Amino acid sequence: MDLLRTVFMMILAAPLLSCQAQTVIDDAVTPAPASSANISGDFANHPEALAFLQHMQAQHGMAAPEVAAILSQARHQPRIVALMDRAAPRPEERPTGAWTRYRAKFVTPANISRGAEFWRENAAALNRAEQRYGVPAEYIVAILGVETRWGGYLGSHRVIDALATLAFDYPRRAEFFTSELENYLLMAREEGFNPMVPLGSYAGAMGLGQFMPSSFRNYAVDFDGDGQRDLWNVTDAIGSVANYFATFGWQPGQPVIIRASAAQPLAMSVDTGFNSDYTPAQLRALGLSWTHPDPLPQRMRLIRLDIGTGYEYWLGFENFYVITRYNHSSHYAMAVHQLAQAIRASR
Ligand SMILES: [Ca+2]
Repeated sequence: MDLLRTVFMMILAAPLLSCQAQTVIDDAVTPAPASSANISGDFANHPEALAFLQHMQAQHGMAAPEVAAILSQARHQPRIVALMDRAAPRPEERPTGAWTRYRAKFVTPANISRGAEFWRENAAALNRAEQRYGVPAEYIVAILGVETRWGGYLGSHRVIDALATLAFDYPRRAEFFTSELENYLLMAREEGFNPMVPLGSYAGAMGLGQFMPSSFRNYAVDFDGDGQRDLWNVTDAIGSVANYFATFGWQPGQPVIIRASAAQPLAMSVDTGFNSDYTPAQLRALGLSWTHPDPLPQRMRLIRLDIGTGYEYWLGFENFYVITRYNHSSHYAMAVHQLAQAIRASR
């Protein structure tokens, strides 16, 4: 940042800081002086929102009045907080069919045939993505299906409302969503769009692949070559998902996950999930066996799926873990995997 600009920023920041202090001290006596850097509307007088203004100005040279104008138009949406607060299901001590219910939402005959149709419609882009990034077409197709039914459900919340509500009025995840709001305003500036316009999920995820702003800035690609990275463009979404997986270490030609059988059900105390870590010898010591033509890698994830009548056990390879980087859930990654396999088989 050049000197002139630094001085300009300091001048701009000064009235903002004094105005804030005055509001606290003299609130009842003198009204705070009007300033173009004041936030009005739902986020007026939010200390976090004012700190955000200052941060955007100091870190990114984004003028405080400009950011204040955006936040003044953003709305606090109580429904977004309610959706975030829906309790995550607690792990049960006996099988209740949690995986069976989850799977039934995504791996359906309608999704398998729609996925195959999407593949036919976008075969050229999917082939090109597979060639360039090494990610099989069926996994790209399955991600876009699980995320948005191939663009059928893109979300109806204004992204600015979702991110501002969760950044300033949802303390549990404030740090994450403040950073996403920061990335969103930078994204709007870099890409040249009006931040008030895009719609997305209640968490601010956008487009066919439901990218958060930070993911957009780090992993989205212009895959149709029109000079714009557009999350709502099918070809750009295909390339961006493939690039995301490649960046997180997708191993071309390697399996995702294989089934294992257990001599008897494993104790609930046995560590499972996408963060678990076992060598083949440790898995055998647990009483697990499998049929796989090649030696297993030295690092495997043990996945336990609740199918109601009992549990299925699966051994996740590195590629399974890569799918969980898109959404930190074993159920999610398994649904993507099984939908991908079913779509491929149907062709
Ligand atoms: Ca493009």
